[in-house]
Amino acid sequence: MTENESASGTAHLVPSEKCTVHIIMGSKSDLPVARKAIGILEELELDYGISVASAHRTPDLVEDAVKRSGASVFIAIAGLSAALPGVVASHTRKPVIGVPVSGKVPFDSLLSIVQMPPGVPVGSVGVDRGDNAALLAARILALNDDACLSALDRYTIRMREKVLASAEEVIGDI
Ligand code: C2R
Repeated sequence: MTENESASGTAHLVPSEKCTVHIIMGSKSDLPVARKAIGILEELELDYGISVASAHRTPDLVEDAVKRSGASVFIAIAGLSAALPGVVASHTRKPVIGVPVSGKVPFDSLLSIVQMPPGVPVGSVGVDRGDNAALLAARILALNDDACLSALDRYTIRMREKVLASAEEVIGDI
């Protein structure tokens, strides 16, 4: 991936010392789920970095990506036996949000992420919910960032407007 300056949020090469939110994917195949997170981060104008690194396949790269990162929050996306979010959490004291990726066996990655042993917490959003991971990261950042809080307020207003518009469409269809 090349460095990419987008119109709103900014993607950085990995490992990134500049990003606010660091997305780590276990594989390139997780990109569709990562894109959901990226879409929200760009909408909220939050800087983010992206790594592809696997706790199973490239444990050294995971450690390096986490330790060199300047991010305040990590989003770790993985399917199957998803050790990645827990391993990320073992290398940092920052909050880690795990995103389980769906596969052929229901709930394998979800349980891998939720069932962390005591002492190493990982938050989990729903299966494939990269969007909610980004929104949760933004809520964490908004505790100390008024611009992020305002962006979340605007997001919530847009969401409300979409619901109201859909209600009007339903009424029009009846
Ligand atoms: P491939 O498509 O590369 O075979 O990967 C990835 O997140 C992906 O969903 C299949 C799935 O394996 C997952 N994977 C993990 C880890 N590394 C890769 N769960 C890990 O370290 O936890």
